[in-house]
Amino acid sequence: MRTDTPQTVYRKDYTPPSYLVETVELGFDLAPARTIVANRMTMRRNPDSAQREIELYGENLELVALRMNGKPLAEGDYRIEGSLLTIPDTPEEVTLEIETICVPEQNTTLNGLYTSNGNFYTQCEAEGFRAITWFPDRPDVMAVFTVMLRADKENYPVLLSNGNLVEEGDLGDGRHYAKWEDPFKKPSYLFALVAARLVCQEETFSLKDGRDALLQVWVEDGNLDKTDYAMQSLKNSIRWDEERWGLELDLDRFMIVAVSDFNMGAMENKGLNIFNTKFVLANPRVATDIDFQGIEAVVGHEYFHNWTGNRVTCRDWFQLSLKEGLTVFRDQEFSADMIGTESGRAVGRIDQVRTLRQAQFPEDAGPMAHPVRPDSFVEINNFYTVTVYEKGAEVVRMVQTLLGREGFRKGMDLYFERHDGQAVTCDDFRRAMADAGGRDLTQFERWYSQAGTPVVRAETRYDERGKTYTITLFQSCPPTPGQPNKLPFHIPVAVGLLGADGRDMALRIGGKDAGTTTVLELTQAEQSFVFENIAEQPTPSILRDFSAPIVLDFNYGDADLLHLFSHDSDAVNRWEAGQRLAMGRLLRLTGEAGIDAPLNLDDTFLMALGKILNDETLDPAFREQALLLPSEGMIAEQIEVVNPMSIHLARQFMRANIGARLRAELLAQYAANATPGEYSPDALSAGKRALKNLCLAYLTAAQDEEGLALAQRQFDEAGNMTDRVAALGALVHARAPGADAALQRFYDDFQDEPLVIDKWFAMQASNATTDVPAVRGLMRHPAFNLRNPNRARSLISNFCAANPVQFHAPDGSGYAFWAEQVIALDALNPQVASRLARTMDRWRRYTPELQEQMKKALQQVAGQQRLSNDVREVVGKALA
Ligand code: 0A1
Ligand code: ZN
Repeated sequence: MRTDTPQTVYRKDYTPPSYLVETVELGFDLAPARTIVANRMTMRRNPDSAQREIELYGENLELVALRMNGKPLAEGDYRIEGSLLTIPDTPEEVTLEIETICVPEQNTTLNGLYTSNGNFYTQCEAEGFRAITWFPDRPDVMAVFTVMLRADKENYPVLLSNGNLVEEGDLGDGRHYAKWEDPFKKPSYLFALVAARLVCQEETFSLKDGRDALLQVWVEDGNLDKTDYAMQSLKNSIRWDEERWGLELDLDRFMIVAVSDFNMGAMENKGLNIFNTKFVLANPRVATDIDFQGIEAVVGHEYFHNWTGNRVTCRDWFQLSLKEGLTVFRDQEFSADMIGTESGRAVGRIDQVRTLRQAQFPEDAGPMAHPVRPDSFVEINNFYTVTVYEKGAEVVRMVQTLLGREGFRKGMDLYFERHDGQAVTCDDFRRAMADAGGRDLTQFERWYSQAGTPVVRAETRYDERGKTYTITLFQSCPPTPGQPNKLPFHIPVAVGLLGADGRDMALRIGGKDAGTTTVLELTQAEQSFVFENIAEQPTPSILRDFSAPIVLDFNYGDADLLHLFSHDSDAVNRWEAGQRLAMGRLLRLTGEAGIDAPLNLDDTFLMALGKILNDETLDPAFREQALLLPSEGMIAEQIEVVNPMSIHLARQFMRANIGARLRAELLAQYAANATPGEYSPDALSAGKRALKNLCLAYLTAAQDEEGLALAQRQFDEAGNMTDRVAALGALVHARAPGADAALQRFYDDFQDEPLVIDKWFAMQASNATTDVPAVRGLMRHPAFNLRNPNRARSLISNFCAANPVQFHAPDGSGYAFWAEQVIALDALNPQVASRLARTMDRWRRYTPELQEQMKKALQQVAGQQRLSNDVREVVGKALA
């Protein structure tokens, strides 16, 4: 933990590295209490730099020896300031030998080299390599690594690192060694090692060019019954990258290792991906449909990084979205192609829109708002955000929309042709796209440099005489920290027009046919688009497929929305119409709940929901999406002064009303969407389960007796985790008489499955009756462990983020608990603490009484003397 004043780093201050590293030989003598790292690097002065000193970074290292060109350096020959070691006046070519000691078993940050369940793992992105050895730890220094691992053979029979295994053997004295060589130059953040007692599922896989690759999924003993899906997803990813982008696996061996203690989802280390167990381990007994989906997406994501991230990497960390936005876009497309149907693709797109609205739009409107390519940061680990990842993916998607699929593919080819083996910038990516696609993307650059969610207001006018329909679009973007004024964005707005019969009209613009969906390119603050030959007043379907990450402000009437909800050929906008219908009502109900007025819900809305629910021509997965209400968090984002209790009451009222008034339909669909037979996580079966379980949730929200009995029966008889946990949730959230017994049985049955116990904690944490004392009670449960990120998040983060009623309890107990836990976690793991800290981002939007208490809690954390840069940056910005 640092206690010095945090320094802000600026993108504009980038300078090239003074020295480049050509080769690195690392020797590890691994022991939990004392690991010795020997590092021998050959370095050469960088012709692009005027600097003449060597700069190395190191943290929490005991320096044992430092030699330059064979000679030991004396203390006066170099300087150490904080984490920077400088050797002045160094010659053109240098061989540095450095010996250091670190203590993996005491490393609770899970950054650098650490132990988990007694095994060794590393995590080096973004700046973890400097906790392993002194090194120019920045992504634009790329080197060829050779790694020698030595460890006790009994305790650590498996020794892995990047690339190819070139030698292994015994050392006598119970120890053994393995030597690994990675033929590709890579930045230090992609280094990895694993020394562990593990087992693997392996397979030889034929690549398109005829080569064979060895694929391995490594897990702790007892988990080999949960690796099939990850292996299958890996094979699908390899095939898909070959087929869709012409990109091949460049190694003979590709390994995935699952670890229980991990800060994020997974990490794309070259040839040796390290994963949170949550994104590897699955079988029907322990994993839900969502878990299976997550595994496919994350396995794909890390694999795709091999090209977008590893072969072409980032020049500096401000360019993070270069690899992350692009790789999220690629994993989204992969998941969509794996489903294969148009409607399946749309359902995936709806999920993406939900994530943006629920997490990214609030980030873009809060104190941590930053551009997709940030201009500054205090702690880079705070910038692995939904903006860099998900908004970054939207920006890439818009490039594809503007260039077309073919143009975009050419752009990707040109990007690799130009930059393979280099560390580059978001501008380099944009230039490759512009050059290959023959498009000017100059103005488009603002998506990278300006933060905030643009608002596009639409006005329409139908000219009956001239048979024209005019859509005028006005764009604006609210101020964000450091950016009071914004310039207009280049926004692709996909539009279709529906006739009274519900069909798409044929579109003509400027005398040219434009199909049934056309992309309007909005580049000015205000711009009009005229459709010709329009026979009748149409209903506009604007922003089809969510063609840009914006807020569309259009004054739709209920009649228009009902028309779109019944007929729009664009599934995303069809869903969107339903969300707008629901949101209008939820906002009204929230206002009424706030003044204790009686609550009512109109028949029109319920009938529209009922119609979709019963429409057997629609995919069950789509129907589930259409029936799912906006979350409490999404409602809060629409309200100026937020009272979480009113929102909760309003939404619960609506849920119970749906359950009671659509009872017959819900019961019928519950029965119709049963998935008897063997469990399969495919999209159609998963969609049926999702719809069935939403029916159950509505019925139980209404305290329907039959619904409650069905939930109990489903819990007792479920043949898979999706149905079991959905039934348990229904019982718990409805406070059914059997809920406590069911919770206990669930625990007893799955106590040896940590990922299932995470679900058990999470469900209780988010239950509106779980107050702070109850959370504290759960923290005393023997299965609770603050040091395990998955466990800490399942209880603490879920309580703070997914239980608004109790977290925002008027007595401030939720906030006091938050402050206490942020401080406790910060002493162990700043990255996990900092994410928890961000649950207070939107504190200025709550009622004055709540705000005052939130501010106190924030100040309490900010006032701590010992605080990581991670948490200090987040609370500092929140209070600024
Ligand atoms: N690059 C990984 C995410 C990642 C980032 C940081 C980590 O530790 C601080 C770990 C993983 C990805 O995008 O999957
Ligand atoms: Zn990534």
